Amino acid sequence: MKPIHLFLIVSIIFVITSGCISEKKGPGVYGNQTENLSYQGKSLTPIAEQQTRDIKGIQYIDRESYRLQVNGLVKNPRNFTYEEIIELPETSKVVDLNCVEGWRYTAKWTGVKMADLLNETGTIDNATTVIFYSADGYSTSLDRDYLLKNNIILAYRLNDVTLPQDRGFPLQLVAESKYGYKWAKWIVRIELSNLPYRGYWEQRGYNNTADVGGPEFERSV
Ligand SMILES: Nc1nc2c(c(=O)[nH]1)N[C@H]1C(S)=C(S)[C@@H](COP(=O)(O)O)O[C@H]1N2
Ligand SMILES: [Mo]
Repeated sequence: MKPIHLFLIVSIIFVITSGCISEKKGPGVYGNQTENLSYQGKSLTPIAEQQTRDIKGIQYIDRESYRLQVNGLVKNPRNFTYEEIIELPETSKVVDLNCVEGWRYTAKWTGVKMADLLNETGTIDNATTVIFYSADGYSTSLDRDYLLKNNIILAYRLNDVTLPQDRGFPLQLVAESKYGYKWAKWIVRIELSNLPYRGYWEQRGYNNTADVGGPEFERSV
């Protein structure tokens, strides 16, 4: 074999194998933050491998002018700045997101407990439903009891990096054990109500209870 042929074969093998190696994704870098891929002994899906879903594409929310409105059946309606939210006590947990399309991933979520946020405004006793409204016109709701009893958090970090803009910045609800359509992203307003509420997908027939493993649809809406 001529040296030039050997050189070509070695080059081709190198190109093929280096392609394979770069396919294996390590922790992603987001600005000056690097994601973590394990927490409390559990392995996390890298952000680059997590699937996503949205009705209208990415929403770009400005951190400085952002306000989270909390109103409805609360004692003191408030507009929180981003800084005010991240200064509240912080909680982290590993939770799976399950979309009704059949995909899922595991991530570390960090944010403020809904209980701590609602402590800031106080709630009126007959408030049973909490409605989440998003910048893209999306909405969904959950029972107040579910949110408080399960220590449900509003997340501002994902795998230890600031929730990326294309993933719901500044806030995504981590609706543990509920289907993905309850996990509102780009949240701009939270309203407390004493009436049942059907959000974007729920109005289109998806189950308003949305327990993972339970029925995805309701017979009559
Ligand atoms: N604002 C907003 N939030 C949303 C949606 C949306 O379209 N808009 N889609 C929901 C659905 S159906 C799923 S499965 C999850 C996906 O979350 P992810 O993109 O962070 O994986 O977001 C939920 N939250
Ligand atoms: Mo979904």
